[in-house]
Amino acid sequence: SPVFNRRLQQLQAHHDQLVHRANPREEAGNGIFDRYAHPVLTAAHAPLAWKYDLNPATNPFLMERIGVNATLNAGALKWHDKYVVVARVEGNDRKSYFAVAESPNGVDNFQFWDRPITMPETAEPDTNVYDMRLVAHEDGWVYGLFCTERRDPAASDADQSAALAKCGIARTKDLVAWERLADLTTNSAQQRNVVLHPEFVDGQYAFYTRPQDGFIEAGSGGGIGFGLSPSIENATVMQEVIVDKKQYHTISELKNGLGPAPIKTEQGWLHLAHGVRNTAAGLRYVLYVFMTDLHDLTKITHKPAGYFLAPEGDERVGDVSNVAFGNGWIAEPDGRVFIYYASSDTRLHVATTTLAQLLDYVVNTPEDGLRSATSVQAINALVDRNETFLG
Ligand code: M1P
Repeated sequence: SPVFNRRLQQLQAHHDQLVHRANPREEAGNGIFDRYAHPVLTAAHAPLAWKYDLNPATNPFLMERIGVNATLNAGALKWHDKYVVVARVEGNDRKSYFAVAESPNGVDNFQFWDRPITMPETAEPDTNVYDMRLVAHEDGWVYGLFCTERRDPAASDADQSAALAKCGIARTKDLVAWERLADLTTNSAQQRNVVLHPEFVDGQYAFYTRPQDGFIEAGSGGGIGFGLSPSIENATVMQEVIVDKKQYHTISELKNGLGPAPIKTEQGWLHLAHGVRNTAAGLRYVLYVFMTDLHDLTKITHKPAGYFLAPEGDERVGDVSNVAFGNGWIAEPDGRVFIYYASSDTRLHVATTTLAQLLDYVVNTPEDGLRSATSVQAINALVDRNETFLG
């Protein structure tokens, strides 16, 4: 029909233009990282074949049959010379699933592979899966650790929102076929933001965890934890040491969680995480960076005050406004670092920097003195040093 043909042409042209759009770097950043003009992945990047019945006989109006609502919180990996993200794609039905998108340069031309990932389930089916951390482990597998959410079996019929969050674990050699392993067992009732350390520690698999009491509230637990498991097939972390706890009147007052697996540097392990505080306008999620000791992975050696990246401009508004969330980054052998972060649970962005800049940032940014007076002291110390240069 003419309607079908006209719409198909328009849809294809629009999609084509979107996925091939150049993404210029924004000028005058903060010297720590650069932002880019456009998100790298939006709901509109989803292939038309995922959404439309393209048969004119069964879909004469060329109506959308299956909607895509958002693309967010992606794991990332350099894969055969391509920059690859495994995005959390959320449908109009609120269910999330994983899908691989690749780019030749890491900042634009991201295109989804033909189909989303078919993630096998365990004997206890997942209601929702999201926020994959991709890790190329030294055992030779690529692991995807993600949140698996199921209805709380103890919830009454009247309560249709109580959920149990656990860490799902899957591994792959090609990012297409995934082997699902048992969910991580820990002492905590709820786990989100679990990350696999890329190396063995004392011959064991090492996990960063985020124990919490409730689905939303960290409660008496919380903080970024660390623990070991002798096996990955039936991973069990019996003891979690808190590496970075939530703290009063900081960006992580309510809770925090690790982003991607850390990057190994000569000075220590570099971490990207998110911190959450409560406000009259709801929760505010920002990203922060810290470094742990090369040998004692539970010891923080450097932690700049405050946030590294907060949602800005259009990033501040979306399905869950005032959120920056990052669970994927790629460190290149030449020192460039690509940080993939989502804004307001709606779309995915990239920020670029270098290892040298991140190290300078993490080592030389003042730590949080935890009081207004210490913040002023830090400024005064800087102004004192600057007087020599202001002439
Ligand atoms: O809505 C903001 C984020 O909330 C959760 O993060 P956390 O477990 O730290 O509270 C997750 O659902 C995450 O996907 C989401 O972006």
